[in-house]
Amino acid sequence: MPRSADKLRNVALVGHRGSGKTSLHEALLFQAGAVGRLGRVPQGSTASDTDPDEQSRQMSISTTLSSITWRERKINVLDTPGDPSFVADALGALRVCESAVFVVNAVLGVEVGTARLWARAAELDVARMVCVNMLDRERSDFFRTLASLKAAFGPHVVATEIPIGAEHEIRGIIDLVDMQAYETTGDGRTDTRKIPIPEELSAIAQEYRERLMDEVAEVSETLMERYLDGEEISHDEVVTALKEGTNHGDIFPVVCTVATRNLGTTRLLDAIVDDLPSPVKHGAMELPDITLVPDPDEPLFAYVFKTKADRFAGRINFFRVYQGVMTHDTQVLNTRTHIKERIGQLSQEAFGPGDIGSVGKLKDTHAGDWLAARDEPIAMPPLDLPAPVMAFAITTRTSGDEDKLFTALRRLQEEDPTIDLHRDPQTGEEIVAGLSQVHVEVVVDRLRSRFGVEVDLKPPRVPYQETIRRPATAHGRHKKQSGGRGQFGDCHIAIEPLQDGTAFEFVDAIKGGVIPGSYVPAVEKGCVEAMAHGAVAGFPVKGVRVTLHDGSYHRVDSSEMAFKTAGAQAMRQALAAADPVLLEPIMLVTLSVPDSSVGDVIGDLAARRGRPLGMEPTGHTTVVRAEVPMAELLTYAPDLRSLTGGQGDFTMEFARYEEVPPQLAQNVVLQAPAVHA
Ligand SMILES: Nc1nc2c(ncn2[C@@H]2O[C@H](COP(=O)(O)OP(=O)(O)OP(=O)(O)O)[C@@H](O)[C@H]2O)c(=O)[nH]1
Ligand SMILES: [Mg+2]
Repeated sequence: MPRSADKLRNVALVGHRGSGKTSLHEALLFQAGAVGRLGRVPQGSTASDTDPDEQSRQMSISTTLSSITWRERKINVLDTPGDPSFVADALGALRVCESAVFVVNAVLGVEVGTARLWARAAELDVARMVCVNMLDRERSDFFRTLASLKAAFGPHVVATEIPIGAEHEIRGIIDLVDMQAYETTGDGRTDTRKIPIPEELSAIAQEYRERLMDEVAEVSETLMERYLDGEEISHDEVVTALKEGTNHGDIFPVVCTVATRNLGTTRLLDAIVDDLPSPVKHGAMELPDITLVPDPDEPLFAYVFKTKADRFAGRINFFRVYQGVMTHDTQVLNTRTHIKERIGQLSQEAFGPGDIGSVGKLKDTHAGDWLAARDEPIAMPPLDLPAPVMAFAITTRTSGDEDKLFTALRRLQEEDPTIDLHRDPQTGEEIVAGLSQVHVEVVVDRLRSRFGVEVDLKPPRVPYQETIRRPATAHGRHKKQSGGRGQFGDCHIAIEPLQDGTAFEFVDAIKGGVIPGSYVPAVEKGCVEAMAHGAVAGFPVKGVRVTLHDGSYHRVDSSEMAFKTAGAQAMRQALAAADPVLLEPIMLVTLSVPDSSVGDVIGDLAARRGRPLGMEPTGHTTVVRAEVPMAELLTYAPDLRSLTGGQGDFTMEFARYEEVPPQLAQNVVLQAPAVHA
């Protein structure tokens, strides 16, 4: 029997890189009895991060799904990667979960990744709880972290626990709902015991209890009145109100943990059950073509949100059921391929509406697909993912491996939609692009380890363009007389710059049929051809209007070919005479850097011809926005890393083309690829 939706919790563990999500995932599994010992990230012994790439980098690269049982609820926990390179996984998980536990480092407080994901969780209407982790570390501070959370996310971030002790002396927590203290020794699994609230903490516990009650009382007017009248509010009433507030995004409870010591996890599991919503919260799901109702008796519709190559199980697909039941040993239809898939390796006998599970060994199913009882047009709205801007030209070390490379990259794209592969139309190079240097490095490692393809990367050439600055005219004449039928084409053109961003315009101003209408398109073709290689350095020319205004033809010798050649000739002359200039792509760069390195980063950007657009402090970090020529950013990732002690990150997107300063243009010309026009 599938689990009824109200007995489920779908929880995404999200947060900045390295805040302790994987360690917390491990502690939750251990505490709930799903694993026998508490694995450790540095030893590569955790239930998630099983991939060699994850272990060698000590970071999560893709989502791990686990199910645990706690107080008769099935909790599906999704441990997501914090590195922004793998944000597709974090967002994919947020979309299929009703709630998220934000794991925050108690030394560093709210970091960039935390803030970015918070905004996305809000957009997706996901209930949020915060777990302040690493409370055993030196210079950690629960209250300072709480203040940074409030500063970043508003006054409704409220502690439901406070720690007992600090840094390496932390030994337990005080639950502010019940005003009950718990002390943890050993591995915490069996040796957590109730203790009286320590004397020295009773005043602060009282103070934070009141703040919690202020928030809770706001959820309902009757509760507020009774609270103001000084009436006692019962445990159940507080829990109900807390859940109500959390489910509607009116309250964000904050709990305390030390993941690596399994401290605070019992309370966290309770809080997941008590405070976070079940899938019943969202009810039916309205999609453009269909409405799915969370009813087990309706036909099955399950959404595949993640495809993953598992070291042990092979390729697995994670799905969430939105309607009907996914049952072991059945056939379902993939609505994209219209092909039937056999549900063989299911992680449990049956999954009802709202449940999340995984299935192995499907033929041709990957993230973004729907598995359904019947063929229907159905699609999830696309997720807004960052554009892959870290691009490299990729070549195989062994010639003949190209097909293998493309097949492998397509496979990797199914696992991660933010990997891009394309051929640069200007340079003919194969380009692989990702969100960051690390992202592309992971791709290269996987090409080698999983597919046996060795590749080389180099920074791609900057896609320069050319344009013209003033009008010019030219005459193209193609005439050949070499016995038999000759060739004759003759045209006069005028060109002028287009300022409105239009790449090319062709005006036919021929009067009196001096060039027959049937040859005019040939002239245009010739002009377009000539524009593929500009006069400055052979880069494509954009922003030109061509007016064909005169010419002549020969009754016998004229042909399309001859007019095309004449057109190209005229165009080449005209472009050279029209003050041609080189254009370079300018990128809009958004950086987030530690406050202490802002000065260095801005100085470095200026040296890269960057123009700062603004700065915004966000707590410990500052967001800097600037426009920088792409040519100056080809190897920016490692440079930023060293400028910021590894703490900075950035994204960039194309803004527009601008003229290359004349003193630099010469260099580009010298390095431009030879043109074979
Ligand atoms: N002292 C201490 N160390 C912790 C705690 N939680 C995690 N760590 C350590 O911090 C490092 C990062 O922990 P992870 O669990 O991998 O963090 P993560 O959030 O999963 O990292 P990403 O998946 O890369 O975003 C590891 O070395 C952990 O052992 C904690 O509560 N206290
Ligand atoms: Mg992790």
